[in-house]
Amino acid sequence: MKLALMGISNSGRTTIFNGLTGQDAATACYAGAETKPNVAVVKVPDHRIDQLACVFKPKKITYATVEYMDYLGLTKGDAEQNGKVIDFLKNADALVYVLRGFDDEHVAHPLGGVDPVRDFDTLETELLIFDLDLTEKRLLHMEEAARRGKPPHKDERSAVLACKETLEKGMPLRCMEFDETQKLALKHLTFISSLPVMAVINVAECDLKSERSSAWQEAIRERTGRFTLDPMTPIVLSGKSEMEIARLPREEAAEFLKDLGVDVSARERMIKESYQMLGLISFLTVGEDEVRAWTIRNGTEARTAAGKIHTDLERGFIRAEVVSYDDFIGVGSLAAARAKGLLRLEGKTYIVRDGDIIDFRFSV
Ligand SMILES: Nc1nc2c(ncn2[C@@H]2O[C@H](COP(=O)(O)OP(=O)(O)OP(=O)(O)O)[C@@H](O)[C@H]2O)c(=O)[nH]1
Ligand SMILES: [Mg+2]
Repeated sequence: MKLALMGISNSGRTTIFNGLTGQDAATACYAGAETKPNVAVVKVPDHRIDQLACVFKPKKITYATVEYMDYLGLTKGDAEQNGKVIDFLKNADALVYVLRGFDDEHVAHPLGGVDPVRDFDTLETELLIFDLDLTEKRLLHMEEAARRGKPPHKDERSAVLACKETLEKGMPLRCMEFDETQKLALKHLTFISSLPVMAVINVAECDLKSERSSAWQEAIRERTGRFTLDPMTPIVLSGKSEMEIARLPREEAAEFLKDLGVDVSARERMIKESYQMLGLISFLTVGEDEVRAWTIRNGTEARTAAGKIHTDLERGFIRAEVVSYDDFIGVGSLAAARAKGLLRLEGKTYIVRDGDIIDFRFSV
């Protein structure tokens, strides 16, 4: 799962990237020189894995991971740079909008002053423009092909027209419902506004719980609510403090968070939220060799989940032995879970739930 940070230049993306990944990428104001993207894989914090590791004392502990990517920011009117940014973002599974909410006269704001709601609109518009452009190019291409005697596939033409109509209303494609025919017809096109999005507002420490931050959150929630029944509430965080926290030893980090009056770090909230946004859950495998979390889409059947581990497990699937994490922790061992009837035998179509501890039986 790849999450790309997107934002106007100087919104603090690289600072947040460092906070999320513990890296030390340069955060100086971008001076127009060619830079390489920052990329890092981070572990998804999961207390269940920590607990299970205490029980099984495995040789290896493996958390689920997400990959963060950070590159150039959008600027006002630099079409070439903005085009590069969008091309980069197309590699992602989801976007994280970084909206600047901190005042600092030494850090220039390409759009004038601090206004995360306007910046949110700017990012949304940028995606719409690129997608609209893609629909137009595609339609033109189909017309030209038709003139040369190769009529377009009717499903693609109508699907692209439907996208165009949506975009012209100012609605991102992520809010549009596609039927199976449309999905198939559009499969070869990458529409950037169809990616899931979450937003973070990067504020000064003193604004972590301020009225102005709540007002920003509410305004963005209201905007996204125009097109969906499931509006988003941006996360308010302080990129600078997150970066400092990421550099501290664990215990000191906890102290720091307590001083800030927050119980979990923004890093943890962001990772959890991105999981939810993408409809992802984890199932767990346990043993003396390894305790591990595996990422799957919510709604995945047991047999497909087995295939995450190895194709042999999917091919030769016999059954899954399942106990929920909570049931397991309640009794403390697999033997006790079995004795109490908490260990269930499930077939290949069983829908795996978040936190299921699974042992797959298979034969090839
Ligand atoms: N005062 C203050 N400054 C910040 C904060 N977050 C980032 N900055 C500063 O803002 C400048 C830009 O931060 P970056 O993290 O490089 O921002 P960016 O969005 O990656 O910028 P570009 O990649 O150049 O577009 C740096 O000088 C940071 O130190 C913050 O919360 N408060
Ligand atoms: Mg940067």
